[in-house]
Amino acid sequence: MIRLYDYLPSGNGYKVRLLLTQLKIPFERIELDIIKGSTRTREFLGKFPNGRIPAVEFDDGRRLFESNAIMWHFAETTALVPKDPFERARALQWMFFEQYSHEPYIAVARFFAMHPSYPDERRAGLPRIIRSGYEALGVMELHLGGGGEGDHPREFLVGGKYSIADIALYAYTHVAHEGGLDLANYPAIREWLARVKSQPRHIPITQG
Ligand SMILES: N[C@@H](CCC(=O)N[C@@H](CS)C(=O)NCC(=O)O)C(=O)O
Repeated sequence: MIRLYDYLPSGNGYKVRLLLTQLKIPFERIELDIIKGSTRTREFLGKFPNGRIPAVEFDDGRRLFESNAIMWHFAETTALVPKDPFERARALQWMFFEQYSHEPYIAVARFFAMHPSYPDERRAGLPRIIRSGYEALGVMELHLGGGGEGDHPREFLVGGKYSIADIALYAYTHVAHEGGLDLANYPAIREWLARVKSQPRHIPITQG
């Protein structure tokens, strides 16, 4: 059975947990306490050199890390990845956006809020992090709300259908408030969050 190295509060881990559950793929979840450095041990680094979860290990010894790459692997031949090459690129577009322009701010603001004893010097950039988090939400709101030129509102991020792009961005957007980001002025995002949450076999981030 697939082994998923995970940390329950992690949105990156949640993406993989949620996807595997929705695809009905059985997995064994191995909880690692990242705060105690459990992903930085010699043993873990020997398997996964970047020392982070989520990471998966297959029975034949193959391994994979990076949440969005793991999702792509499991979903590529399913309805959760578009078939059309251009739409596939659009799914990737949102997944790269998530990693570069969204997660580094929205997830980090939440991490700081969840760990009040984190050193002050590491929190120095928090106002900029919050500003950049709101910028990312603004991009999503414009796209989902159809506020662009000649545009239209959208039910999901890509191709009018639920896809791994929605899972990638749902993971930290739905808990953005835990990091102090208020979604009150983002109605299209709030409607989209409800739509993603209502998909079959959805699980909450708190479910292991
Ligand atoms: N880009 C990576 C980010 C992974 C990541 O930052 N994982 C965090 C938890 S959310 C972690 O394992 N941190 C432990 C550490 O850095 O020691 C992904 O999407 O999988």
